[in-house]
Amino acid sequence: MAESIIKIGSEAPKENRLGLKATDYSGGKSTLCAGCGHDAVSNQIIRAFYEMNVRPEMVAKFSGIGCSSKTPAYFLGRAHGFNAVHGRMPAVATGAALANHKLVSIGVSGDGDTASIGLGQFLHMVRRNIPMIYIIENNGVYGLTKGQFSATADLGSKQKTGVINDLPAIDTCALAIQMGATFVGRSFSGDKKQLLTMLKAAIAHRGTVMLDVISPCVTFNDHEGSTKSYKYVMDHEEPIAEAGFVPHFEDIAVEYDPGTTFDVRMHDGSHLRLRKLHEDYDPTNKIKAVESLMEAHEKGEVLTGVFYIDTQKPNFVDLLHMTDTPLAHMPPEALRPPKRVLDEVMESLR
Ligand SMILES: Cc1ncc(C[n+]2csc(CCOP(=O)(O)OP(=O)(O)O)c2C)c(N)n1
Ligand code: SF4
Ligand SMILES: [Mg+2]
Repeated sequence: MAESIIKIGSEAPKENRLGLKATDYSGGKSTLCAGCGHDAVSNQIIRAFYEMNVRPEMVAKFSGIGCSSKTPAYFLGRAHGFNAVHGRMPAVATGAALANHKLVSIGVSGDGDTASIGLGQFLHMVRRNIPMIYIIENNGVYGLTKGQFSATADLGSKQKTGVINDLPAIDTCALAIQMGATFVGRSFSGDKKQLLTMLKAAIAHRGTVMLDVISPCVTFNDHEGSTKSYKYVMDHEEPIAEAGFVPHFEDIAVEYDPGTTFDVRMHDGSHLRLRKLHEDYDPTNKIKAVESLMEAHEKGEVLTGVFYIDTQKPNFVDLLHMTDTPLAHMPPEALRPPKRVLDEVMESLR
């Protein structure tokens, strides 16, 4: 395997509970531009799966087309992977999740891949609450095709060439909340601690997790006048809550004040702890979540954190009453009705 990009801090234990090292979670060497936000996201994905003790072979990675969509090649080299067509990753991931719901699915897309050509696919994935972690590495441009504005670029923001964007931005978080995603948040590739916490909680969730990660493109969109540059996001980031995460295998006996902190019990018994930083913050209230996003946008703030979470809503695998044994593990005899049954069906249609 090619050299990894992984940079795990010295405080990380050498081996996790599966006896695996952080390097067991790495992938090929990145070919992205030095300083690209996408590499920082890959590093936190590696770390999250390693610290959550997920066996890499139990993960399925998906992507579309773009610099962001290249990144699954740079993490979890031992996982399953499918690099789909531009904007069509959700359909492939939906099929895979139904074929084998025992795998942890993670998709990496770009703002172009999701919010333009793939918008229809994205909305139907969210509406079905497909159990997967869907990450948008959002840099406001089509990085791979040399920096054209994407549909998440803010109205009035400036391209490197000086062109001003005269169209309003699509907020993928507000859209995902409205369409039925059950875990929606925004982070920043430069905010490692927040991103890692959100990724670990995402691994513990069993429904569509939509994480929009502002991930600056240093080559085409990191200048004055851009609202997706490192400087702009660092100057305007406004966390809605402070996120803490207690995995199911750790002691939960940490004191917290229920008046100011929401404790969300995740599907696997882990706990996501959200300490309010905004007065009317309530991660279970869809309307408030969308309102907060709109208000922050009006003020030019980059609101980050977990905006909305629902651990009760059935996901698509539950809704279809799939068998516990994944379809992918069943013998053909169990999947294909015998000729006699098909003949009976045909007969009943006469
Ligand atoms: C069907 C199709 N249309 C257009 C393209 C050209 N194309 C490749 S990547 C891309 C956009 C990538 O932008 P984004 O998803 O934001 O990823 P980034 O490179 O910024 O990470 C486009 C338009 C393509 N590959 N396929
Ligand atoms: S062009 Fe932009 S998005 Fe693509 S690798 Fe370079 S910095 Fe990253
Ligand atoms: Mg992009």
